[in-house]
Amino acid sequence: MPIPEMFLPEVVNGKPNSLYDIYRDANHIKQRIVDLDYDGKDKDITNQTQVLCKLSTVYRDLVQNGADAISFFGGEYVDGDSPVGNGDPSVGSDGSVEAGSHTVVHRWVGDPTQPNNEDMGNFYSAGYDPVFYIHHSNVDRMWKLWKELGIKGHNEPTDPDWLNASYVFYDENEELVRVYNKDCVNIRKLNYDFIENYKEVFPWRKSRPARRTKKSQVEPTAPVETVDKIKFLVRLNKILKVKVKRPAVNQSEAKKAKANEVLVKPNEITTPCDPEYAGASAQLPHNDMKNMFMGSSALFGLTELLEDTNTDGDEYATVTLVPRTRCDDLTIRSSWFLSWPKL
Ligand SMILES: [Cu+2]
Repeated sequence: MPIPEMFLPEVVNGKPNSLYDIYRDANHIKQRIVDLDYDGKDKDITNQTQVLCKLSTVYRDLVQNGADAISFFGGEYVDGDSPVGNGDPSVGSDGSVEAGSHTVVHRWVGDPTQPNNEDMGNFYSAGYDPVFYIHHSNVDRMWKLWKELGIKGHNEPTDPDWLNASYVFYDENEELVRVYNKDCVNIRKLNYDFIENYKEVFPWRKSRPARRTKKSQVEPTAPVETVDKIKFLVRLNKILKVKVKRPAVNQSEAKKAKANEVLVKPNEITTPCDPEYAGASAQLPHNDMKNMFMGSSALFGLTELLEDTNTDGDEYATVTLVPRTRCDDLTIRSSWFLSWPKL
């Protein structure tokens, strides 16, 4: 997915290009291939690896981490909730696409030489860049693709509170217009569509990371604490590794014993191409990053991850939290972040 050519030239036919924006990362605009795992540093990998990891990221956002409406759309915000700054578990998480590939593109396009990563890298300024509108059209398209994958659980919310939630925007005449969720669910009602054959298999559909074989795994070198030994709040200024007890799994002893022989790769940072990689969660700052408090939670689908790492049936899962870009003051509030879902 490169940035379309039409957004790049400053001048077209002797006139300023209305799709051009000066506040973009100049290096990335030159490269053009988006890194959906961007963490503030450019990777020294081939374009081919970049594309493979990107396809796995899209697969993860739409399938592995988007198994149901809450995982895909995120927590239910109701009237009075702040979209940022609460960190309250009852508010829930950001959705898989929002916290994953969507936010990464904002940060990858934004200009790191600007004080707040303007334009795309900050909530207040993202809409100044015309790229914002194709980026968000693609997010809408991912919603449509998600619905039409034909996977059980891929149903959009039907809660009347959600359907009747509304937002106020300015139209082209600078008049305020109220828009309801219920009017946006079916994009044909908005008089546009995405032309593609949904029955076809998209390349990312086949990009589930390859299952580990016993040979490709190594044992941990140091003991890892269980989550109950950790004192919260925890400042995540370095890699945090904890063991989380899993609910009892109904498996034969023979299968359990076999599963326990196999351990995930603990000594290296995984990439989206690896089956151990559960996903990433990121947020965009809303204005001046220095004075901003933001909170959220993250949900990751583990069914396929456990299968692909041969760890389904283990008593404990080892969870590794890796702080990435601009995480100088990142705190994990409590162990619910590391809790196993109730089955
Ligand atoms: Cu956005």
